[in-house]
Amino acid sequence: MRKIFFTALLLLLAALSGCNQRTNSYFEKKLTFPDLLTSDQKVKLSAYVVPTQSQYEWHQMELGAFIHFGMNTFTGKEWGDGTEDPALFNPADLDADQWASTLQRAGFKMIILTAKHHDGFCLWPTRTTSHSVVSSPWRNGTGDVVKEVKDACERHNMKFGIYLSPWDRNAKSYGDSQQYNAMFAQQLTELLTNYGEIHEVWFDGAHGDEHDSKVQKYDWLHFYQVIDSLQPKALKAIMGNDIRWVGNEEGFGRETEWSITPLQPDISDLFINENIRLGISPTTEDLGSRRIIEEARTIHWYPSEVDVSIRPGWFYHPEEDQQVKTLSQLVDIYFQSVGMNSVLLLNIPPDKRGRIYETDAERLRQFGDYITQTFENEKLTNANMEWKARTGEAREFNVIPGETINMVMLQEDIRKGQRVEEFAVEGWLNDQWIELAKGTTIGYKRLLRFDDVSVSKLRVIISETRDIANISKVGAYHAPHLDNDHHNHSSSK
Ligand code: FUL
Repeated sequence: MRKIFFTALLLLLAALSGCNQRTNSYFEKKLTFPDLLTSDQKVKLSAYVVPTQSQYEWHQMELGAFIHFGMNTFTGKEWGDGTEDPALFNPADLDADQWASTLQRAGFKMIILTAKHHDGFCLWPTRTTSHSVVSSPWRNGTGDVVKEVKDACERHNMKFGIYLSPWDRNAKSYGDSQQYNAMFAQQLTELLTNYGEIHEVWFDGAHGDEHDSKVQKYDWLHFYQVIDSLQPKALKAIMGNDIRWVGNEEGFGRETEWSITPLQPDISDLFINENIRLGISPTTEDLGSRRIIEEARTIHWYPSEVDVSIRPGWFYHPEEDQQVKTLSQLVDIYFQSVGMNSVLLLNIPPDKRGRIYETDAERLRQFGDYITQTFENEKLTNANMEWKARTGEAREFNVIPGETINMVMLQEDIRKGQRVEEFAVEGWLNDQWIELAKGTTIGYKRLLRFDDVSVSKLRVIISETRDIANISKVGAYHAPHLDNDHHNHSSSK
C-alpha cells in the first residue's frame, strides 16, 4: 500500500515539476517538495534527483586542471590591486600546447583558465577595457591567451572552461553596480561567443570588501541568462548553481558527500535566507543528511569540486619551486577528492616563460603514471556488474587467486540518483570475514584504501540506502606504495 502511494506521489510530482522531469520518475537537477510530505517520503524522493547530462559528463571527467596565469605571474603577487602596468605582461615562450599535452598525458580532461583574475587584467583582446593583452608587449599586443589555450585543448581533445573573476580591482565602473554588471556581462558574452564550446564557467566568490571600499551588487541572474543563452551546456561553478565549491582549498573532500543538497549559491535574497534558515554554507560538513533533507523545501543536484594548487600559491612564484606537492601528497589529494565523490580541479600555474615549470611537469607525469598503473589491473574476477541493492543486502566478489589488494572502488549509477547511506567492505581471510573498509556515501565514485591484504573474496554490504541502490561498479586494486606513504583512510579534516 505504502509502495503504491509512493509511486503515485512520484508520478504526480514528476508531472507537476514539468521541465525538471527527465523520465516519469526522476527529477533533473531540482525538486521542490510539496507541503504534505512526511520526513521519510522526502528522504526517499531525494533519491530520485539526478544530474543533468552536462553534470553527469562532468562527474565522469574526474580530473580537471586549473591554470592560474596572468598579471600576478609577472608581479609575484597572489592578488593584484589593478594598478599593474600592462607592459609587465610578457611571457617569452608561451606554449599552450605544452600545458595541454602535459595535462592530457597525466589524465586531465579539462583546463580552466583565469581569463581575468581580481586585478582585472584580461587575457583576451576584450573590447570592454584596455587593461588587457592588447596593451601588453606580448606578441606586440596581438596575442590572445584564451584562444591559444582553447585551440590547444581542441588539439589535445580536452574540455575548456573559463575563470572570470567578478571582483575587478581595475574596472573604473566597479561599485557602480549597473554599469559594471553590463561590462561583466559583455566580457562573458565575448568569452562565450568567440571561442567555440566552453564547458565550465567558474565564478569565484572572493571579493575584498575588507580591502576595497567599493560595494558592487552583482546581477547573477542576468549573468546566468547570458551563459544559458550562449552556451546552454556550460556548467556554472561556485557562484554558479551547477557545481559547488567543496569548502576548502587544501584538497579535502568530505567523508560523507551528498551530491543532493538544499544548498544554493548566495546569489539572491531567497537563496541567502534559505541557506541561513537551514544553517548551511559551502563549508558546512553536513549538506545532505536525512536531517537536512527533512528540513529542506527544495533540493538540488549540486555536486562538489575540490580545487587545490600543486604549489602553495595559485600563481607561479619562483621561490616556491621547492614546494611543489610531492607525488604522495597528490595521490592523497586524489583519494580525498575523486575518491570521495568529487571532481578534482588541480591548479598548475605556468611560469613567467609561459610554460609549466619542469618540476611541476615531472610531478604531473608521475601522478598520471601512478593513477594509470594503479587502476589498470583489476583484481576481481567479476567486477563489472549491475547490482540493485536493498538495505542490508550483501554481495560477494572473487579476488584473482594470489593477488594482494589495498583499495576498493565503489560506484553508484547516479543517473538513477545517489542513494547509499552506509556500507562496509569485508575480505575472506583464514576462514572468516574481516572488515577492510566502511563508509557512508558512495555517489559517482568512492575509493577506500587499506593495508595490503591477500583475501580470496570480497563482500560488500549495503547497510543503509534511501531506496534501491544502483551499484554500477565494485572493483579492487593494489595501489603501489610511495615513499613517506601515509595512508589516510579517513577524511583528513
Ligand atoms: C580564490 C581567489 O581569491 C584565489 O586567488 C584563487 O583564484 C582561488 C581559486 O579562488 O577565491
